[in-house]
Amino acid sequence: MDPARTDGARPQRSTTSTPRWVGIVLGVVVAAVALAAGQVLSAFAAAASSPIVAVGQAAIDRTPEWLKSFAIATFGERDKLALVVGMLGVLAVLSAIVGVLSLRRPRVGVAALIGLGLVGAAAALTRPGAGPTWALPSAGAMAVGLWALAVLRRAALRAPRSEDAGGRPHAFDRRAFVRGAIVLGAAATAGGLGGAMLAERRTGAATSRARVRIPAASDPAPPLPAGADLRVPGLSPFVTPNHEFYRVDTALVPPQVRAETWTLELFGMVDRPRTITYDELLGMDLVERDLTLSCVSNEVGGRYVGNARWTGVLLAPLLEEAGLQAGSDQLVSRSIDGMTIGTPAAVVMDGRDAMLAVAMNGEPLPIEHGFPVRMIVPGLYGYVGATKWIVEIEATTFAAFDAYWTRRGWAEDPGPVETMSRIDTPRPLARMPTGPVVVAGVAWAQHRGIRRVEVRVDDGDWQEAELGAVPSVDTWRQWRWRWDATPGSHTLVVRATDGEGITQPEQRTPPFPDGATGWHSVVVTVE
Ligand SMILES: Nc1nc2c(c(=O)[nH]1)N[C@H]1C(S)=C(S)[C@@H](COP(=O)(O)O)O[C@H]1N2
Ligand SMILES: [Mo]
Repeated sequence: MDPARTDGARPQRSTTSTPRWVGIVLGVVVAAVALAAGQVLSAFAAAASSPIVAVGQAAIDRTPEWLKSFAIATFGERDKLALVVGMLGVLAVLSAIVGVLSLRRPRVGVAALIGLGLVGAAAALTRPGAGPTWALPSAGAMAVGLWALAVLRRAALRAPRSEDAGGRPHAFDRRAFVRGAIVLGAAATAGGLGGAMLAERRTGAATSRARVRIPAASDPAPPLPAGADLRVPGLSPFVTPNHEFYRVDTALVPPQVRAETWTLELFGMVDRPRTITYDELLGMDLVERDLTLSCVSNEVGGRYVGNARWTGVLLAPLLEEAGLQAGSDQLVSRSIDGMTIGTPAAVVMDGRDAMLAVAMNGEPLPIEHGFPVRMIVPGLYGYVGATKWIVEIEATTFAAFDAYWTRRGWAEDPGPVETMSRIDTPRPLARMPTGPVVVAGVAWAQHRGIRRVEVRVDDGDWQEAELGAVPSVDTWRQWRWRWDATPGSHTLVVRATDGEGITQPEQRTPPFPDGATGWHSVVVTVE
């Protein structure tokens, strides 16, 4: 017998008989509907204005460095996916609790939705480049959430029609509630996915990129020397294809910038500040260079390194023309999403091919790699020289300004990249038959070049590897060494010597704060 009906009164609106799962489903579905509405509305404001993206992005910026390093180490390039999944998980639990509570006290649900709206709006409004419309997706999410809460709550608390009430275990209209929850849940899923896609599309960055035609470089890269690619199976290709190029940045969704409206502001300690449009940039002398880019957070043996052919405008002549003042020792570049990167001015001006790149491997920059324009400085880690989605360069001093990563403890001026070498094949823990095996990999010391690579098996002597050809000192270098594998478990170790004759140190140091050092090794089993 249904205790709620023992008094024989009118159909109950009491919640005592509404099972807890109803509250859980209600809470989760209402939250999903609200967030989906936020996604859809963000398509009309800016992709980064959706409550999930804005709050996630704010969380990234406030994450302490140790946690960020942990996330990168644990989730690698999926660190941001992990953040979103984690956020959604926490939200699901909170909304389930709120849902259960709001069955009896609707004010709890209303307060939670207002809170979501306020936090989302505050996060969106404080993003770099945000305008007042950036608050709309969160406000809309709140409004739609309140509506969904009212609809589902009504269904959850409605008594079934009297004729079938007696035979049912619960004094609420299960069918109406489940139907409502499914419809709203499906709408939320469609809206969430569609909204995210629409938001990216509406900005027009992809269309803009498809329309871009990069003129031929007036200073093209020479054809790759024969033998740059040793073509060993399992060895990283000399040129990293764009879709395989590592990606490291703090952007939850890659900033969507159109070339047509892009400008670069060059200002600060320069005699002639100027604004450069994309067309003006393409009209300047374009150079084409093979350059290897690596990340300071790359671990020994890690994959945060790639080599591409970049087309762009050299920075040194541009800065000279603008009248860079002698007192300026730091160039602070800013991206559209507020990232700041500080580069030693002396390095940019010393004659190397530091550039504003517009193309990567013959294509306009991919959106994830900085479309329409990014910086590249050969010989420097990405965090001090490779600003993506760049919109400003300010000539200033190290004393006057701390860039994003510097504020988080990474070295303000880490100096040149560390010399590194990596064994690509055989893979760690590989098993192989006795006999000849090709051991191969890549080594890099950008702007100094690689002079020698040596391999050692267990405690044997160092053996010199054969080196691939290179177009310049600014790229990585492939190497291979033929090993006559003997049965047993073996450790293969590699070390490189740079163009200045300095051999990579054995001692392992972690990436923080100025780049990892140490020899890479793999253990294999020969049968
Ligand atoms: N706007 C912006 N530019 C950025 C970053 C970023 O987070 N935001 N990360 C930097 C870092 S740490 C590296 S290693 C390189 C990586 O460039 P890639 O993603 O094209 O490989 O971009 C640099 N430029
Ligand atoms: Mo990096």
